Amino acid sequence: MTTHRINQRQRAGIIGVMTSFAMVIFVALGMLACDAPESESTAQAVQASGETQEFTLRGYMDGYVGVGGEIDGEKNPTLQVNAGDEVTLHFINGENMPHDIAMKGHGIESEMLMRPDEETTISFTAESDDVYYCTVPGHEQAGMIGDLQVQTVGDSSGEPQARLE
Ligand SMILES: [Cu+2]
Repeated sequence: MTTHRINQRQRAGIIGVMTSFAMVIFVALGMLACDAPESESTAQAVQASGETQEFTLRGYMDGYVGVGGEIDGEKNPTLQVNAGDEVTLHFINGENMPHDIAMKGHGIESEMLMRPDEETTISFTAESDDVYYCTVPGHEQAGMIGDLQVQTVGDSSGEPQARLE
């Protein structure tokens, strides 16, 4: 009788391959992002909407977890806002490890939190789609990354989009 159980050594090998693969994807995406022409939304100033959108995220090595509201309990929740909204991200460290939160495209970075339950906040005006992530080397790859979806109101290139509530 044959067994399909994977032993520890094989498992480690598979995880190693998957990790390498994930790293290649991240590098490739990074290169694409650098090559991409500047999008319209970043090239032109975004009108402030006067709205404020607040989110709270608790950070762990394997990802951020939403706290409160629609994202409560969700891992690496997609944060949805409208272009021009003032976005405030409250970040809480979930464990005894250094973590922070930064916006890749908007170029905003929080202070580094070292201890559990320490809190910090970043604020910025939403311009275009972005990702939030932890700047500690390896943490983004370990899972500390999520999307910021920025809806452009009355996008001139297509159908007017409904404003998110
Ligand atoms: Cu981290």
